[in-house]
Amino acid sequence: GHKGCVLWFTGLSGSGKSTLANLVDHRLYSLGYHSFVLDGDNIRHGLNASPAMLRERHGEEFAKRFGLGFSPQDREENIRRIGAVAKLFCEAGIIAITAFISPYRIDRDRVRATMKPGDFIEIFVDAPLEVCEARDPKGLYKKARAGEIKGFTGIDDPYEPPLNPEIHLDAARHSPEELADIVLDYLKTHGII
Ligand code: GGZ
Repeated sequence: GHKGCVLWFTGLSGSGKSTLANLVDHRLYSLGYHSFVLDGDNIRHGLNASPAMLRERHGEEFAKRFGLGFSPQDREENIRRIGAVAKLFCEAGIIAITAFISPYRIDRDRVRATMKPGDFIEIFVDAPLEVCEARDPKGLYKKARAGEIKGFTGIDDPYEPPLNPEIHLDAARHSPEELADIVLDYLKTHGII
């Protein structure tokens, strides 16, 4: 078997985190490694479901206590829970791959601090706001500009880029395939795979 670790992708909505995370996941699988992707699809529909989702299933009181949206406090708790889950995967010997905006530096650093040195690999998927906004795959930037979504990262909520990420990817100039190669090379040269 191999050692577990956490590949923590961070970047704006539309930077390509999820695409890249899934590509890296598939590459690792092809090489015989055991990895698992945590992203909005499996986390924000389950462990970190929104108040609206929980209200339907369990009522108002429950939704208020445990539902997570996009306020600074809710993002903080979102990242805390994801960090705790990713750490468990790591301890189980699995390569956990997380793909969340995780916009606040302090929240990412708090996750890092829970882990053994070398186990937390922060990967900055760096694409300028203009590029992400032009892509706008779900039309959310358009809605945020129109004031239909409040507190959208990059528009009226901050994104704090990593100061010292293990990997800094230029996601505007390279294809997802090229970026996946860079991540895999890092894992090889650092003895993780
Ligand atoms: C940012 C939002 C917001 C707000 C909904 N701000 O492109 P997407 O749709 O699929 O990615 C975004 C996703 C962000 O969830 P995360 O769990 O990654 O965020 S965080 O780490 O900050 O907790 C976007 C959608 O949810 N979305 N409202 N206000 N993104």
